[in-house]
Amino acid sequence: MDIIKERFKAKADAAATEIKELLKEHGSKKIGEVSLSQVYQGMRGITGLVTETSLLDAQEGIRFRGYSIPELQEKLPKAKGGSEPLPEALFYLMLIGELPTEDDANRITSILQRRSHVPNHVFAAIDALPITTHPMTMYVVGVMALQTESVFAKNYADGLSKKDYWESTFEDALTLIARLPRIAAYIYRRKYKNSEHIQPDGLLDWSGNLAHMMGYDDESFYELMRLYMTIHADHEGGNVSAHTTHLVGSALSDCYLSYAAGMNGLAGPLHGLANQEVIKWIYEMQKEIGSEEPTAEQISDYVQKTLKSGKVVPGYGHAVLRKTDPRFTAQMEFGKKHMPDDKLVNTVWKIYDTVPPILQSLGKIKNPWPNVDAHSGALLVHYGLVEYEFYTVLFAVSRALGVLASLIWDRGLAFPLERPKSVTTQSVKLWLEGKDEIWEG
Ligand code: AMX
Repeated sequence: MDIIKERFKAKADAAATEIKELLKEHGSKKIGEVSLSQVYQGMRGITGLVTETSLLDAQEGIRFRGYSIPELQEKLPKAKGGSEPLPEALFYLMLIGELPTEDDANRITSILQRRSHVPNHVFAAIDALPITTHPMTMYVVGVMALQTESVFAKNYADGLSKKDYWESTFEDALTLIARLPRIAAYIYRRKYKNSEHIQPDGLLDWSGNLAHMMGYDDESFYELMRLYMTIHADHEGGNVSAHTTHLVGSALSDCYLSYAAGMNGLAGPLHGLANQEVIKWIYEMQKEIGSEEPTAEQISDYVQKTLKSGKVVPGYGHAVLRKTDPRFTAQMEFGKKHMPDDKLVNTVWKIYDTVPPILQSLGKIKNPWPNVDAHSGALLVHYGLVEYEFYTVLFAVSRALGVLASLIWDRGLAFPLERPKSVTTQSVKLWLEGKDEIWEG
C-alpha cells in the first residue's frame, strides 16, 4: 500500500476509535437548539455536520487543520523558485492532518502526474455540447463522463466489504483530482481558443500544469494558480458545494457522482459563480460610466442603482463570515506584489473602500465585507484571462481538493447516510397550537 494511504488509514482508525468513545460517553449531550426561524431560513448556525479538513471562524476566516492562509503561505512546501504554497501540499495537510515535508508534497505531485491521462470519451462528451454551453455545464458533463473510471463503483458492484469503502474512495479521489486540470483546460481551449489544445507538461506541478494547458506560461501566473488553487480548496462543511458533495456521498455515490453534484451547487450565483458576476458587474459599471477608472462617487452611485433594481452586489456578504475574507486579503497582497498599478485591480480596491459602508447602512446585511470572489477575477484579467464565464471552473478544480479529502474522511470514519427531518408548514401550525408532537427522525 502507498505510504500516504497507510498514513491516512492509521489516522482514520485512531480517529474512529476516539469518536466511538466520545459518543459512548457524551452522545446524548445537546450541542445547541434549533429555532423555527433557522428551520425556515437556510439552517444558518445549526451545527449538524462533522468536516475534519477545515474550520471557519466568523471573525478570523478559514483555517485548514488549524492553519490560517498566511500560515499556509509560510509553512507549506513550494514549487522550485516559487513563493506560493503547492495546493498538493494542502491536500496532504487536509487528508493527513499534519504539515507535509517536501518529499510528501512531491509524492502527491507525482501521483497526480502519473494519473492525469483523461480518456477520449470524456472529450467527446464535452465536444457534443454546443460551443455556447456555459463552461461549468461542460465541466460537470466532463466529470460525469469520467465516472466510467470509478474504482469504487466497480468494486461495489463486485461486492465490496464496508471496511474497504475508504480505499476505493481514496483511489477515486486521487485519480479524479489528477484529471481535473486537463478537463478544465480542454474546456477553456475549446470554447475560447479555437480548440487548439495544449498537451500536459509531465514535469510541472498540478497548478502549473493547469496554467500551462490553458496557454498561460508565465511564472507569475503559475504562482497565481498555486495561490488560487490553495485558497479556494475548502471552507468547512456547510457551504453548498462541500455539503452537497458530502450529502450525495453519504448515499455511497462515488467521488465522481458526489463531486459533480457539489459543483452544480458551486455553479450558482450566490456561491462560486459570484466570481464571474463580479467582473461582469464591474464591466457593466465601466460601460455605463464611460471610464475604466470610476471614482468613489461613481462606484457609490452604481451600487445604489444595483440595490434599487433588486440585485445583490456580487462578491460582498457571507453566510458565516463577519469580517473581510482572508482569501480576499491574500489576493490583495498578491496584487500589490505583482501588479500594483493595474487599473482593474485598483478599481477592485476602490470598490472595497466604497461598498461596505453602503451595505452596512441598509441595516439588514449581516456581513458588508468582501468575500473571496470580489477579487479573483481582476487578477485573472491582468494576465489576459478575460473570459469571465470560465472563472467558476477554476474555483471548481480547487474545491475538489477539500471536498474529496473530506469524502475520504467520511468513508474512513464510516459516516452513515445523511437524512435530516423536514416538516410542513401545516405541521408547524399544529405544533404551535399544541396539537402536534415535536417530530423526530
Ligand atoms: N448585496 C445586496 N444584498 C445583500 C448582499 C449583497 N452583497 N448580501 C446580503 N444581502 C441581503 C440578502 O439578500 C438578504 O436580503 P433579504 O432579507 O431582502 O432577503 C439580507 O441582505 C440578509 O442577508 P444575510 O443574512 O446578510 O446573508 P445570507 O447569509 O442570506 O446570504 C450571501 C449570504 C453570500 C448569499 C449574500 O451575502 C449574497 O447574496 N452575496 C452576494 C453574492 C456573493 O458574493 N456570493 C458569494 C459568496 C461566497 C462564495 O460562496 N463563494
